[in-house]
Amino acid sequence: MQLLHSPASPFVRKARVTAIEAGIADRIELVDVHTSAVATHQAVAAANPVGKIPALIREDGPTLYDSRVICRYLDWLAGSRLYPESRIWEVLTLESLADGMMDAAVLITYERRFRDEGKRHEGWMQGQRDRISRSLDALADRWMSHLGGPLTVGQIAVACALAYLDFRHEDLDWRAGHGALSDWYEKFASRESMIATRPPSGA
Ligand SMILES: N[C@@H](CCC(=O)N[C@@H](CS)C(=O)NCC(=O)O)C(=O)O
Repeated sequence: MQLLHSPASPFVRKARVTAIEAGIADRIELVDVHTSAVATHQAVAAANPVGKIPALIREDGPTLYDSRVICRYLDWLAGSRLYPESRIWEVLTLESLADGMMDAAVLITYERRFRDEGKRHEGWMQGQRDRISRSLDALADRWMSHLGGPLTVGQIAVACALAYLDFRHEDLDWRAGHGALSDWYEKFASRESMIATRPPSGA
């Protein structure tokens, strides 16, 4: 299988961490692509009409996207139970919450990258920051017991979202007022799967 990949993407990282935790990372070849909404890589457009990564190209079936479908597929393939049936709605909701944080954070990155400073829409960027801030509060208020339980893709997604905030949006200072979440993340970030997928500083 080939995973269309960029080391800076939190969504790709979620899929890679899932593959490592599921024990099937060696079955996946990473194919580096540089893609963005203003210059979609040809291979990405061919694999996923939406033009986003990750996409998982399989030999024995259609290409899979987006990251939620890929993670669920990898877990099914490995039989790794990272989506435990007994807590499935919680796991999927937590994954969705983390994906929403990543979406908001990635959109801020794009606004900064693709728009000149004077043309950026400050109110819109604040709206994205508010989404992240509300999500952090929800994690701290309602999800800590789940985060402390057996490994799920929900936890993996949250860790990748928080790691991306550190990587691109240090100015948001997400740890402020979220001590327990920060402690949980420090521990999670020391897993081999997280260390192996750390984006290089220049990415
Ligand atoms: N919902 C998608 C989001 C993926 C996504 O936003 N990927 C970004 C990279 S982090 C991307 O491909 N951006 C290119 C673009 O917007 O054209 C998923 O879960 O895979």
